[in-house]
Amino acid sequence: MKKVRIPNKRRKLQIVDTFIDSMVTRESFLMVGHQNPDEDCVASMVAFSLLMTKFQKQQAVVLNRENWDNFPYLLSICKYNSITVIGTPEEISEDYDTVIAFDTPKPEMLDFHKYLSPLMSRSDVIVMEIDHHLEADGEYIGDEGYRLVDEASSTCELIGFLALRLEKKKEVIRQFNIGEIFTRNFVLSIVTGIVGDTKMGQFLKSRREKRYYRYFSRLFNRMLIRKTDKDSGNFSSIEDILKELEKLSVEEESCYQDFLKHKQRTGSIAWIALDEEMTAPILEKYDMDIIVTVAKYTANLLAEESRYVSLVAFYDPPEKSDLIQLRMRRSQSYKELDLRKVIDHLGITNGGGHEGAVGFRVPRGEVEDFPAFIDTIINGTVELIDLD
Ligand SMILES: [Mn+2]
Repeated sequence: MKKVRIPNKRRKLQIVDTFIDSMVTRESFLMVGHQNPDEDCVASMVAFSLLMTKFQKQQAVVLNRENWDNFPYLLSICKYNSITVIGTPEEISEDYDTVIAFDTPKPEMLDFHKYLSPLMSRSDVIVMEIDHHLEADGEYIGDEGYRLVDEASSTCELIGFLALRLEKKKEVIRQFNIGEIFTRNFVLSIVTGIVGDTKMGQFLKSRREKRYYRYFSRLFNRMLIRKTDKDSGNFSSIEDILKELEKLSVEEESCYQDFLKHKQRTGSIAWIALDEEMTAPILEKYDMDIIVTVAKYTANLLAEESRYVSLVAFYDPPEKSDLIQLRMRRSQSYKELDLRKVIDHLGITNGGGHEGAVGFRVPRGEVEDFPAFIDTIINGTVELIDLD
């Protein structure tokens, strides 16, 4: 069937709502783009994956290894956000209930489409699609009702539209404890796609396209005015955006190294607990969304390294909140302990997650002695691990 515009705004919102419903209810997502992908294609998969990380579902992005060298910074975003990237057809497993095609005019243009077709044609698998190619020989890839295919500057613009809608769903935001949606990683990805496909906005057609372009480029510009780089302001070429992406990956790596300086090990737990004094220089140097991303990433790596459980803790900046943020993560190879039990056991009510990863927070006023508080958590967890 030939691809056409979505007839009206009401229908478009319905489709977006169906997408958000699927993000809430489905379990495992495989993201796929077209062969020889361009910026918009890869950036749209990365941007959507960043939204998916808020739902703590299983997910992976398919990107032929031959093309990895062309997208180092977008791949670096995947790395720090623990988004799996699949580079060869052999790595595509059957353990997905949802496939999402991005920026691809027709089915046979999908990367590894021959390998994907058994999965995509399974009756228990939903195929969704986000695309802006309405050319004559295009053909829908997604199942009916799951086609966010419309006129737009780029596939990334459509994901920006979806993210704005998601931000308004207070119920969902609460249920999944979703924090900032428009992080620097996310906005950079969206702008990369829009700018990549429209050559810095030169090829924007409708008033709507121009509006979205302005909206996201302003959001982007506002984000450039930040701690590490007070004098940056505007971007005027794709190179500027790539420079930003590069800076971001450098900052993430450096923030990660700063965390690692405080690594400790007690029995089966690898942990990093930054007291107020240790947190201060990190808060000085990095933006909050980098710190949050890196804290998660570090917790994941430490969990695998310990082969049991990790803990990462730091203080929120006083101007943001009076909380201490903690995150625990279980290694993939250790399934016995449900981490939700650990926070129950500690009597913590402000927190949650799933059995393999929990986040929780405690008001700083309730913690008189931080090292003793961390000891209690560590020793309690070690005991629970030893019991199993
Ligand atoms: Mn495109």
